[in-house]
Amino acid sequence: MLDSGYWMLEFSSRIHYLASSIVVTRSAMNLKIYLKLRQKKIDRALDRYLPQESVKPTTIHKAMRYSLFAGGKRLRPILCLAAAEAAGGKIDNALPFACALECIHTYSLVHDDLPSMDNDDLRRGRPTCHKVFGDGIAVLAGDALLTIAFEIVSRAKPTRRYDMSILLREVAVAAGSRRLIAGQVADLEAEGHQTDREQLRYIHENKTAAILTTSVRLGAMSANANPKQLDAITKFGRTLGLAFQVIDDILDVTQTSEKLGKSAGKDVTAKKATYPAVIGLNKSRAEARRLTRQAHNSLSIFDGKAEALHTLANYLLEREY
Ligand code: GRG
Repeated sequence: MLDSGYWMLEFSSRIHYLASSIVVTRSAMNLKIYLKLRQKKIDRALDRYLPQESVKPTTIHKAMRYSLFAGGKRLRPILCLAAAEAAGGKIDNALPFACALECIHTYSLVHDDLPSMDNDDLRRGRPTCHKVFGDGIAVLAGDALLTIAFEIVSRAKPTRRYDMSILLREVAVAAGSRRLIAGQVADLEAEGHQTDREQLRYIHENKTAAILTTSVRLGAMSANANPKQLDAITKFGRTLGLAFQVIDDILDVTQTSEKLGKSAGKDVTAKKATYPAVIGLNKSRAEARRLTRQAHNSLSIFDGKAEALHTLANYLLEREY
């Protein structure tokens, strides 16, 4: 017969297992609810900032709204609001920045999908903007989304440390020819060529990490972050942005189009410069984990206020596994 000590141990380990799976399930549920609530808040604000479809010329406003409300994850705006909280601010003050960045992100996707760029038919689980509205309107919808981002930023409340010219410059530089567009140029030019890790890092830093970094920086600026806080948030954004793109590259190889809501396997077909292509899948996974760890470490000065940023960093890493 087994002794009572064994049963006690067995019983307590089962209780422990049950409790930890309840905690895991509960935190996953909390995250799901958190993301939904934030997405709703952002969508309502975007709806207020964007001209209605009935405003003339109706085609352009339909096209802008078609791409903007196609079901994106809203990661950049959610990160922007979470960074505002980490720096001790209110999310409502960060909302214009959050929406402006989502407009810039959507513009970049609309243009990236054009036949002259990545030539894609599927985005956010729907036919791409140019497939529905034609190339000309898709170019203009992207232009209009980029432009309205600045109008939206101009509605934000400047703070003691960050006046409107600083805030506008932050957005202009991140979206401009030395950052987002630089990354896209390097990405186009790397297609079909041998790429090394240094070039790949340059592409990722600019194509992906620049807008992500600016998202969290603007959130922190809306909270009048001090230089130490802004520096920490910048490091977090950069490393998280790099991890995000490594994971995106991995997902392109490992997931289906249905799951991604965009064409899977395109990077290989187009001979794109990606981490799996340059260092292989396993090393890419290790690199994503390393970068995410670095992102967590950069938040050490914030204590409990950065809880949402920590959770979001884990969520982005785990969406692969
Ligand atoms: C055209 C100026 C210009 C830039 C294009 C955004 C971009 C640069 C290219 C699109 C393809 C790509 C791999 C971009 C890197 C950033 C990225 C992974 C975008 C997808 O972001 P998610 O997953 O998309 O947040 P949703 O749809 O959820 O917003």
